[in-house]
Amino acid sequence: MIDSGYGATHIQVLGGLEAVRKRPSMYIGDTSVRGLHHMVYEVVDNAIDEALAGFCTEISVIMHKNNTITVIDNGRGIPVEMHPKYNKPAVEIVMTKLHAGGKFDKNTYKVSGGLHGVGISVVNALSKELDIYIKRNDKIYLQKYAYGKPLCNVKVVGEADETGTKVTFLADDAIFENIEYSFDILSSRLRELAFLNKGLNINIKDESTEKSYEFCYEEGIKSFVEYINKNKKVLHDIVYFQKDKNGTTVEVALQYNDAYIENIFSFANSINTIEGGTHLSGFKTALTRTFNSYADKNGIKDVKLTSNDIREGLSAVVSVKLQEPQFEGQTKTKLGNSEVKGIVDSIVNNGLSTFLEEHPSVAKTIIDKMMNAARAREAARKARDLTRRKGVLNNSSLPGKLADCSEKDPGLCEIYIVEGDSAGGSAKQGRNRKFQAILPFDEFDINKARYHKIIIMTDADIDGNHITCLLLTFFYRYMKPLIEQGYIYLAMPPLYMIKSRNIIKYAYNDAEKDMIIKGMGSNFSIQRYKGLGEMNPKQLWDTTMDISNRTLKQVSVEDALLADNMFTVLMGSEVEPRRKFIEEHALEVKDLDV
Ligand code: 28G
Repeated sequence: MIDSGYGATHIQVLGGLEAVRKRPSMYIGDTSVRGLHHMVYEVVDNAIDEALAGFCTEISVIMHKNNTITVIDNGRGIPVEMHPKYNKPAVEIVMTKLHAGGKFDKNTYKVSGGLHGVGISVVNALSKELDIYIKRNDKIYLQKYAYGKPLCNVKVVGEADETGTKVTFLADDAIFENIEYSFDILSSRLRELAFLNKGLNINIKDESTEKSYEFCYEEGIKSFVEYINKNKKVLHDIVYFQKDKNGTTVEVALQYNDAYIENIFSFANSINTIEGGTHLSGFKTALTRTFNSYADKNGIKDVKLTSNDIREGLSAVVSVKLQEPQFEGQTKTKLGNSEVKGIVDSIVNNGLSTFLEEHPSVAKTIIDKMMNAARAREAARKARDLTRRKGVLNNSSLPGKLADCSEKDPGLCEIYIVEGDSAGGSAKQGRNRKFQAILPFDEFDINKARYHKIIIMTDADIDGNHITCLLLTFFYRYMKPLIEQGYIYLAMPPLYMIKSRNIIKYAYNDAEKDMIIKGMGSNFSIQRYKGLGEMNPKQLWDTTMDISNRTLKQVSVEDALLADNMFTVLMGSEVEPRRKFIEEHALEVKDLDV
């Protein structure tokens, strides 16, 4: 893009910021952990826009010790020139007016509405303090704000030999339930942004732990797929293509592995579209059609491949960038633009069929795998039909119900946990019903979920971590929609109880413990909870289960993917990654609970 000789007149001005403080959730989603982190993303989004415009190559996020956040970019610096109509510097308008944007917004990839792209002014409104430094015109400018209101005019505070913008803010603790940021949450989103914006340097540093990351992926979403398939046995090199059509950019990277899970991540303008949408359905349609027609053309015809066969073991990232994205769905993470479906469909169709033509041996490996999936599916269907005809299953709405045994002495009783209707049916028929019980578990149907919050509550020790990892891997592999819908949560029990006379306080991490001890002086006793069992019912309720006081960590697809990856490393057939993992982590294990 070419610098169009920006003049301050180009800014359209909309409403004021009072509304934001009155109803913060309308603008930032919610005021919990999620909303707090959105504050950072909102500021970073602005810097990303500057990178998309072609003027910024590096973005840094710093988590300071006092819960303030600094975001720095090396873009052009927000204009400070006077806006003739408002008689105010452009930066002040950007910082104080809701949804201030340029007339030429269509030329940038800004997102309209929803949780994202509401503008940096929302962050300003919800911050106790905010300082903005701008390097521009060989000068450093500064303006300070509190609760969204300027404390002074824009003033020159120094000289600069480069350009850029730096924003430091302290989220208002009267608005947010908690103003502590998580390094892991921020890094995982920043890593994702680095994948989605190839070549862009994104850094994060936590000053209290000295942890830091530098993300930069020259190969963009290709590296993303590599990351997803890390430690998996892959069947071929990553297939990648990018194409523009009618102002929409489509970027796709995909690679099959030898496992059975499908891992498709879709994005629209760098927003993770968890609920999918037109880009994802265009991708899936093209995939099914392309593979089936390739199979047809090459005389492979014994079974028709369904879309599920075709996606077994597929890891893919689909990223589209478009001018006026429409976000729909419960969490506004479903792309609605209908024209996008056809665009993605035709680009994927072209890209993929070219790839298959040019790599016949890879095509054969992939199609063989799909054929196996199709055969397995067909065999399962036949077995199911057979048992149904035989009337083994009563076809009631609860096929997964326990078939109990009659014996009451547990010492003599057995229970079989059996996968699938058909095996379950045979087991029920074949067993000795006196002492053998059968519990079949069936194909998972998210619509039958009876709980929309499934909370994993484990001890805060190594065993607890293992159980969490195991459960997340299980949910991820066999009940993925539970994770996609955000139904899975982790309970957050406290690590310490600190007593001083009759005051009891709980600390959920070491930093909190230190703070509380400082406040109590010398007269206190401290108990380290080794397990949930050490808490009495009231304590467990107060600290971990009372909805007005508890913190739940919602498990994201990325979290579950990490668990799945860990599981693959530790349990998989590849020895090398496991050896590496043990070598790398052996030194970290210091307080092993045994
Ligand atoms: C570090 C934290 C967050 C930003 C810029 C640069 C310009 C700008 C930002 O313009 C008005 C609206 C859309 C064009 C643009 C500078 C043109 C010329 C800019 C940021 C005018 C605002 N020179 N860098 N805004 N735009 N970085 N980082 O916020 O049409 S915001």
